[in-house]
Amino acid sequence: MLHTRKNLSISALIVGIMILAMVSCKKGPGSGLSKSCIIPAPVSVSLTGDFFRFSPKTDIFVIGESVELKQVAGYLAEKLRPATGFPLAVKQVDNTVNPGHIYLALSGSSANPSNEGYELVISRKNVQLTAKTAEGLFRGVQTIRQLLPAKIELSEVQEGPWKIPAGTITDQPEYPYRGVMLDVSRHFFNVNDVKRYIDLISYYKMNAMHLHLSDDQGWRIEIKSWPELTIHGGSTQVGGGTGGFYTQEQYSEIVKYAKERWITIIPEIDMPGHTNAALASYAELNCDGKARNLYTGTNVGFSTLCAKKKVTYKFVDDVIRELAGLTPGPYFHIGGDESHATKHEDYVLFVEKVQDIVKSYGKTVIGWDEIATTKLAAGSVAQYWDRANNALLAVGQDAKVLFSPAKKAYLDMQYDSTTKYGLHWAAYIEVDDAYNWNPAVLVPGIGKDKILGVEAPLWSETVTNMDEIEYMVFPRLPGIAEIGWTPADKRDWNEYRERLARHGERFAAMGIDFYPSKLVPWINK
Ligand code: NGO
Repeated sequence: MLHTRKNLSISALIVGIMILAMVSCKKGPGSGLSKSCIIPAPVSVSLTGDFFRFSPKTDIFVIGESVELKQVAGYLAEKLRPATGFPLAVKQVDNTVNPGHIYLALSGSSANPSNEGYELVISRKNVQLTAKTAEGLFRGVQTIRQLLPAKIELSEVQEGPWKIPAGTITDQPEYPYRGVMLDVSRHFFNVNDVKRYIDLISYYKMNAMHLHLSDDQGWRIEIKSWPELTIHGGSTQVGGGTGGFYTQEQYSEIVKYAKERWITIIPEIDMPGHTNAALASYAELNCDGKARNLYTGTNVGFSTLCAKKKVTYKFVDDVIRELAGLTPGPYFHIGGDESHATKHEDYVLFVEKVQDIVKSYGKTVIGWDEIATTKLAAGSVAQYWDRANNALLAVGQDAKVLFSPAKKAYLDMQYDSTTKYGLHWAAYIEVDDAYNWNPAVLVPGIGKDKILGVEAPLWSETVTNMDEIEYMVFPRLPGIAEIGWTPADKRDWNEYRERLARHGERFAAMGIDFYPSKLVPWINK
């Protein structure tokens, strides 16, 4: 009896909390994370219960002269114009703040120490977004977008009112690197697909996109000094389609598009294994001097560059030189995973040499966790996907670790046994599994100070188009983004799922074909 009553009161409490969270998602008053629907959850939110209302007269003012500042303001205006139908002119002012408008300012004295941090003060009178850098403002702009009703994301004019809750948000990321990886080798995705993916991740304040540009099935980036790589090596894909590749101009277009959203592109050339496309394009890269056939299956671990040949390093040097020259970001990813066809001594020789080449072109190495079995160059980063022991070897060499544990962060893993696309060799990953982990405690011995951040890879053996990409990515991606941005002690699955539920409307408005997990109480309007 006592037992039942206790259960009842616990249920009542849970229902109460859920209702409060749902109601307060839409309107204040109050403070605390459950009172806002922002993903990733900001570090601190306090709401006053009041609102700022947009009107046809609302303009976006920038305080200061920086070009980047105007760029961010222009981006915000572009995002808000279609649905509101308001002109939202971008103008410059000195220091005067008038009612009815949005103000963006760079402030060296901003209370926020991080480059990506920002402060958003919203009152009945106006909206003031301040940050130390334009990058911080750009992250804050995503918060403004998410505070507006979901229909703000539609491309046709909608009925208002357009109002956002008043209060103060102070925010900054937990980890400096928060990203995704897209495998464009197993299946090729065109420039527009990549741009759309960039837009989607920027909405969740991610700042890195790693492109897996080469693998056994296809070489996807034009290298002018080795043209057969794309002409022949890029001509097919898994299942035998026509494949494709980015010209250097197209790659630069992606880099520029990403840069305008403060997203770093990290190019990966996977080596010495996963190189069949290159080995098919140039016979001399094989130890036996014989070109391999193109490969359209999905096996791994059968190909290797010839670590003992001189021409191999000429090849690697040319590829890294050309690609590093097109890449303004600090990182170059050398792959290094599953080199089962490479003798270990050759693997060590190869990875150590290639790290030097990357360094000579001014870039920092990232490699899959296996590279930690070699001597890491100062600054090299190991990307933990499979073996905790390798991640520990990296930390033992004073290297940082990027967290992409396959059992939690692989977006190509199926949600459950009924998922149409994807694999499940590592795990089935439901939305709660993708959210419910903390990089700083996942591997004993690797604390936050050793972690560069989190990245969610999407391997494309089984996904062939943007719809399928979106189905695997959403709704798990916002959770990974929150792991990277929000301090662990401010994250809680039961509260998060309520916030995520409200993002269903946003996914729909953005035309995202997402997996409607039963674990999330979706609110579809
Ligand atoms: C592994 C493998 C990839 C596969 C992927 C599929 C890594 C780093 N290497 O992850 O070649 O595509 O699994 O989930």
